[in-house]
Amino acid sequence: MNNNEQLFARAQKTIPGGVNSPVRAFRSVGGTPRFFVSGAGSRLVDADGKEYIDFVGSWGPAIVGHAHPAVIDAVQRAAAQGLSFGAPTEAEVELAELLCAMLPSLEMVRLVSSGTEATMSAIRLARGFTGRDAIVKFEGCYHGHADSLLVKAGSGLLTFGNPSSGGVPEDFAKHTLVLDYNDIGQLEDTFARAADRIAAVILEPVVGNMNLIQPSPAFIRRLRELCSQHGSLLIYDEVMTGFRVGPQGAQGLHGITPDLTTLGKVIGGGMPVGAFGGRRDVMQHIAPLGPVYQAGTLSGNPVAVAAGLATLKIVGEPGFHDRLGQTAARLVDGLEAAAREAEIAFRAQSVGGMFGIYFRDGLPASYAEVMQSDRERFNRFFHAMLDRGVYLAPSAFEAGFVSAAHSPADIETTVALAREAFAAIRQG
Ligand code: HOZ
Repeated sequence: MNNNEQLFARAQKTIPGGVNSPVRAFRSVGGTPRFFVSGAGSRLVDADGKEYIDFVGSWGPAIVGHAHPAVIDAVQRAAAQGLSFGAPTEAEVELAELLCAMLPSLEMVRLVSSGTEATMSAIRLARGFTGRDAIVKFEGCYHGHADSLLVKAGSGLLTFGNPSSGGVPEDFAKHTLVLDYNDIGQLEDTFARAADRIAAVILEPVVGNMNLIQPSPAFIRRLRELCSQHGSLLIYDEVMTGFRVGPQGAQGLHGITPDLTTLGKVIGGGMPVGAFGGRRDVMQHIAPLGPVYQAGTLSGNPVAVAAGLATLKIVGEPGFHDRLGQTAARLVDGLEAAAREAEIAFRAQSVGGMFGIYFRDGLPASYAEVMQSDRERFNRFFHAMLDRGVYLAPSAFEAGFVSAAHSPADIETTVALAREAFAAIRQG
């Protein structure tokens, strides 16, 4: 079998950059991407046979840990019944019912195959419902790779310093108004100027694609008020935060009811599932009930749905999110203490099962503040941790994730290794 380096060299001959999603290429941190062979619980094993404590969790889906026996069993049973029918199944009805029961703002929901499809479809629906063209997004928020959303976006675009993608016609981009996260004044000015053009405001209600940023309570309250007042739809992009930051996602944490919600990651438990849903009167505009078209051969795929159902059943158990939140809190407290000992400017925070780490003084609240972190130090820390067997996101602009499989011993080990890593980067 090939090792990491051999696989990377081989991959680059046939796959652009050697990867199927840009951040995986390690270009901003340097070095060779790890090619993983297996995962179990909190651990991953790469093609060199090295084991890591994993804090990427497939970028969020692995909330119950890798290869959880109940999820694997559900997938195997579903697969044995047939991989795809392109026709309705009982399991997808069950998943839709479960999602609507778990998230009170969902009156109806449509299943798709990715978070990108969910946000792209929600935007089209908002435009079709309101008859307006403009959408508002916030700098550094990433909502998948549909054209009108790739404007000043986070995640891979931010990681590579090119926040607006090539290939997006200006005619499309001009309908996307980009504002600063947490800036209430700018939001009010924009509504005062352009309310009758705004179909929807879409946001990551806890941002995880420009590292982790929390909204101020006043910001999201005002956002809800302005959308209601002017008939613009409020879209909570909970692809990352859904069932991750709490049992009812960020909307439950904030006590805000969005008009539409987009979901992905956790709801597929590691298989490709996305969803968008919300107000019944809005969702009734989707084909075949209404004029807004949306479709997919693999939508509601029975194997993917089985993984999602099995995962959500575990996630819905009493105390699940309390335990997950405690794990993440222990991790960030330990990392902050270790950095203090090394006298390194560093902060960390968590919301439920996601966390952010920042090489700067003070927690950032906007794109501009995130950009003030020391990226070079992050890169050295990333490699110092990787060498010691801890897999963090290979970018200073991605949130981290813990799972229910991370034990107190995993966290203690990680913090002890971070102590060594901070000392190493201080000297280096
Ligand atoms: N943009 C994703 C994280 N925010 C990364 C997806 C991937 O590389 O799998």
